[in-house]
Parts: sequence; structure tokens; C-alpha cells
Amino acid sequence: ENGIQRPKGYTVSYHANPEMEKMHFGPKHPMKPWRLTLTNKIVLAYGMHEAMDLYIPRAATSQELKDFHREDYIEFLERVTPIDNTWDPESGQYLFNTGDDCPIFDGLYRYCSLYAGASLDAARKLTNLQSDIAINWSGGLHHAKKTEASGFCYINDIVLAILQLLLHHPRVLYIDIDVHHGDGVEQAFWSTDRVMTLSFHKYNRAEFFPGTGALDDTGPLRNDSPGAHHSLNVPLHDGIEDDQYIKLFQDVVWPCVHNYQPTVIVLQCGADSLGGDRLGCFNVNIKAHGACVGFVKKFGLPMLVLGGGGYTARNVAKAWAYETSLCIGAEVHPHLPAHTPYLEHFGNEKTLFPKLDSTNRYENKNNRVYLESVVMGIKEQLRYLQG
Ligand code: ZLS
Ligand code: CA
Ligand code: ZN
Repeated sequence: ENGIQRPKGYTVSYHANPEMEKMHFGPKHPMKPWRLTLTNKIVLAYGMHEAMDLYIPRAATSQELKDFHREDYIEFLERVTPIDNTWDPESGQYLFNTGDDCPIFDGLYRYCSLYAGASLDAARKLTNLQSDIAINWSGGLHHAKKTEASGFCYINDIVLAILQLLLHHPRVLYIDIDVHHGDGVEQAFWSTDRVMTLSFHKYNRAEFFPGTGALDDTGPLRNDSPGAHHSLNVPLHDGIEDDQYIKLFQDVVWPCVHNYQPTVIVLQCGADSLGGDRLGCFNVNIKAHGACVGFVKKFGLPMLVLGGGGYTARNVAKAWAYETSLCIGAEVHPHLPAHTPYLEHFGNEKTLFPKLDSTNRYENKNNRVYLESVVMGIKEQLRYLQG
């Protein structure tokens, strides 16, 4: 058997704490930490672990979480239990925006500190030059705010990781291919020019969460604010197809890298942008989703690779396992290894690249003219960057 080789000339690190995977948001909740078990099983079944440095990161400390989040919010997360009454009659809301989307479940604080700890560990491996590509599929929870939970996210591990990178890097490019807008990361770095945020997402202000991320939403409006033109958004409609998505991604990301000259890239690989996702509405296949990771890798910059959304677990696991193989530059056989645990879970589609069947397709509402106008809009923003 010809096993998977370590990549030549660079190091990939994989940061995963299996304790995360047993957590439950509740029976009806779409977020299933168990998708991480499935991902890791495929990664191991292919033997990809032979080609990477594996780390089981410690949980982040409350002090580390407070580098971004406000103290009272962290203390709330640390203390709260499912039986507490968190209803605030004064505001008529649950405390810190917890509730249906962000429930309080057993082990919540442990869960948060584990995924944040993994992203911090990954970022530190990049800054101390022990790793060139650091992967944390349990992170990427881009909606969390300084003082509140939002959209299944409690702690913003991405912001914490970027703050770590900023200790050693002058410019960080953040790219987000989750189907939802990366609002929490955008907001955290809204007024600085040391982080450029770029999110691709379904946009419909009234109907699709979180409702922000319009094309003209590009940073503070005052031209003398450093953050002006450093928040970029690619708003999309339902049903975008593989070739369109890949071309759009390349047409936007290349000029961003060329103009901004980042020294490190953080890539949030939310898998709810895949076709057939329980919450998503695109027609993107795993190969095309992976092509975005492959394209970013080719810039040869240090890279932090994170997870995010993804609600059809079998597809999430295949996409992230495939993207792990791209990071290590390994060719993997499309057929899942026969000894993959939970193989029965994948039904008839025992391949990494299941076909998106017609019943799961969304009508494509993105035409060429629209996508060209989006690329133009982005390039217009980038023109402001040349001092
Ligand atoms: O980007 O659309 C909303 C907000 C609501 C509708 C849903 N109700 C529960 C609250 C009010 C306007 N929330 C979205 C959040 C999507 C977060 C995406 C996270 C990420 O992928 C990064 C990890 C939303 N969409 C779908 C649901 N919530 C949702 C669906 C089904 C359920 C079950 C559990 C809870 C209540 C019933 C729930 C939420
Ligand atoms: Ca996004
Ligand atoms: Zn999402």
C-alpha cells in the first residue's frame, strides 16, 4: 500500500479535541458537533494523520476569552446551567441573546473553551513557525459578538485567533465561504486596516440570517478611518453553481491578495454553502468548495483553516476531509476506504464526491451580469487601497 506522504517543504498541523464532539445543542437543533467525529473518521481512514502534526489542544482559559469578549458575558457563560432562568423581564429577552438559536446546554462553557482553545493553538503554531497550514474544523464560529451569542456561536474563536496572528503579522486577510455573512468578524475589525474581511454569502436583508453583508457594506464611511474599504462582501442569491462560484471566488480573492498584500490568511470553510445543506441554498459541490481552499493555498502564505456552519453531516465530513487532503497535497481515492467507521451512515454514496440530486437543487438566481457587477464592486473598493 502506498501510504499518504508528508508534504514536502511545509508543515500542516491538525488541531482537534475529541471531547467537543460529544456535545449536544438539543434534539431539534441543526448544529451537530458529531459531524466532527465523522470528519475525523474519514481523515484517519485515509491515513491523512500520517502527513500532519496532530494536536489535542487544551481549552482556552477565561482570561484568553476575555481578550475579545466582555468579562460579564464570559462569567455568564462560565456559570449558566440549563436549569437557570435566563429570561430578562426588563429587556423581554433571554440574557446575552441566548435562546432557540443559541441554547444553554450541558457543557456549553466547556464546548466554547474547547473550540476557542483549538483555534488559538492553531494560530500559535503559525506564529511560532511550527506550522504553515493549521487546521481546526471545530472553529469558525463567525457570528459571536463581544457581548452576546448569535447564530449558534457563543465565542468568536476567529477573532481570538486573528488577535493572536496580529501580534506577529502586519496584515491578516480573512476569507469566509460559509453561506452566512461573517458579521461578528467583520464587526470586530470594522475600524482597522490590519485585517481585511471578505465574506461570500447568501444575502437577503429581510429573509436570510443575519441580514447584513451587502456589497456596499465596506467599512466605516469616513474615508479617513483606517477601516474604510477593508470590509468586503459578496452577496449572492440562491442556487449558485460550481463553475460560477469558483470563477467568482478567484476573480475576487486574487485582487484582494494582490492589493492588500496580507502576510497570513484565515479561511473559514463553512460547509453550509454546499448543495443539499439543511440550511443553505447554493448548488455548490464538494470539489468546487475544495477548489476555493486549493486556490488560497497556492498563494503560499501561512494559512489558518477553520470550519463553521454545515448541517448535512455526511457532506460536511466529506468536504472537510477532502479539504484536509488538499492542505497536505495528497491525492486521495474518491471511494471512501472500506474500513471507514460509520460507513453505513453514508448510505449508497460511499464516495467523497456525491452527486447533488435534482430534488436538492435550488433554482439559480445568479446570472452572469449580476456576478460581473459584484466583481466590479469589489475591485472598485480595492482601488481605494493604493495609498
Ligand atoms: O453561520 O434565522 C435565524 C433567526 C430566527 C429564526 C430561527 N429562530 C429559532 C430564531 C429567530 C431569525 N437564525 C438562523 C441562524 C443561522 C446560524 C448559522 C450559523 C453559521 O452557519 C455558523 C456556524 C437560523 N437558521 C435556522 C435556524 N436558525 C434554526 C433552525 C431550526 C431550529 C430548531 C432549533 C432552533 C429552534 C428549532 C432552530 C434554529
Ligand atoms: Ca460567508
Ligand atoms: Zn452558516
